[in-house]
Amino acid sequence: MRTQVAIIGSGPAGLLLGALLDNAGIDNVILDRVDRQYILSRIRAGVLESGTAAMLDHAGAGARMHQEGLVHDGFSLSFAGRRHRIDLKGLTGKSVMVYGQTELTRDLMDHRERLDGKTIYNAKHVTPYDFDDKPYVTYEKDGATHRIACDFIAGCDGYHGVSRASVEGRGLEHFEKIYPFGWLGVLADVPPVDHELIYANHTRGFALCSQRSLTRSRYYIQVPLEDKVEQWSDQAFWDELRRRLPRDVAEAMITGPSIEKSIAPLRSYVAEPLRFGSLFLVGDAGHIVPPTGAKGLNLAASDVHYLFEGLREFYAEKSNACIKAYSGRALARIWKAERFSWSMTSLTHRFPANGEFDQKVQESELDYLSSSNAARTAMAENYVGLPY
Ligand code: RFL
Ligand code: PHB
Repeated sequence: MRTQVAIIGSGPAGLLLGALLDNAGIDNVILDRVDRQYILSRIRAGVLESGTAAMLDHAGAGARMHQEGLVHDGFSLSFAGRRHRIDLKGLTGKSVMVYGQTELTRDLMDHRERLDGKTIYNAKHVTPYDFDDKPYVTYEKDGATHRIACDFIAGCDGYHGVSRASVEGRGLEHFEKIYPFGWLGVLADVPPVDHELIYANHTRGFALCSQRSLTRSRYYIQVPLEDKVEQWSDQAFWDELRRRLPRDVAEAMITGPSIEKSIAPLRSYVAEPLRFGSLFLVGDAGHIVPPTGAKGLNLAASDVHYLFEGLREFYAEKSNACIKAYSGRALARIWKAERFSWSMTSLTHRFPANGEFDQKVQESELDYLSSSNAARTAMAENYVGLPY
């Protein structure tokens, strides 16, 4: 088989790139090691920047998001028992869209199926080759080895994928920070406690009230890294969540059985560079952020934006200037989101090793935010997403 762009990974990054390439008439094949159902069972991000929502529109798959997504003009920070609203719309003129990654992925998959896009699920041992010269990808399926010759390989295969592993030792640098806690997340079919998100800093640890729809809530609490999900009954989770929220919020909360419960470690990670000849690292394959700033999925979309520009220019104008600039342009935006995600995490979580001085600094930063329009504007500008 031959294609113009071989895309490894059928997550948001691979699917968005595939849809934009289809629109531009650029042939592409998506390969994933698991199947559609498995991908759709992963509960992940929930907040889309306006740029990400616009990309879903450009891809031609934004209709359901506009019907079912919830436009949020602000969110709250809670600390010392009180809530402080960050008025995103008032401070930046922009809002965010609450629409689950699962739904965005489903929309892109359905769109691809309607257009008869080529996707190979359950492709095992996918391997990229020869990306300095004549790139190709091999994979195994139904007991046979297959080969796809291509012009470019987009490594959209997440943090544990093969793309980044295949450039190890070729000048790839890693920048990493591991946090001493994780997030225990619960999804439940109960109405959200508030119409906006609440990020809470409490002496017992961080908590987040998020949502997927008017009838489905997503809640998180900070837990020690050693905790196992089996230790946390639904009742224990709800009790702990309530303790970390202002009293009026805790009293208003409606609880119910969890439909998903998992623990995710928190990490900041960037790989540099993101281009090796005709192989590109895109989305989680090249970087990870702690979820506190809601940036993971949005960064995957902005990488796709830069890479698509490069590929479109290559085929339409026979120039590889944008392709060469991909790594530098994407990384400039990635590092700003890394900084923001680290700073939101530092502001809202309890760090076991922090002494009294660090604690006082955290409290004074929260106090500064509650009293300074400039500080709130800086936070809001990053939260809604910096320009591409
Ligand atoms: P994905 O979504 O991980 O998709 C990668 C795809 O590649 C496939 N794959 C392979 N295919 C072929 N061969 C291989 N060797 C392969 N290895 C992997 C996988 O099956 C998969 O289908 O990466 P992408 O597209 O870059 O999208 C990034 C986002 O998914 C990610 O940034 C966010 O979900 C991060 N994230 C969160 N972000 C938020 O903004 N808010 C959140 O609440 C939030 N929660 C999360 C998260 C990520 C998590 N991970 C990665 C474990 C919770 C979790 C648990
Ligand atoms: C979510 O709804 O899963 C979510 C929302 C905001 C975040 C992180 C996760 O910052």
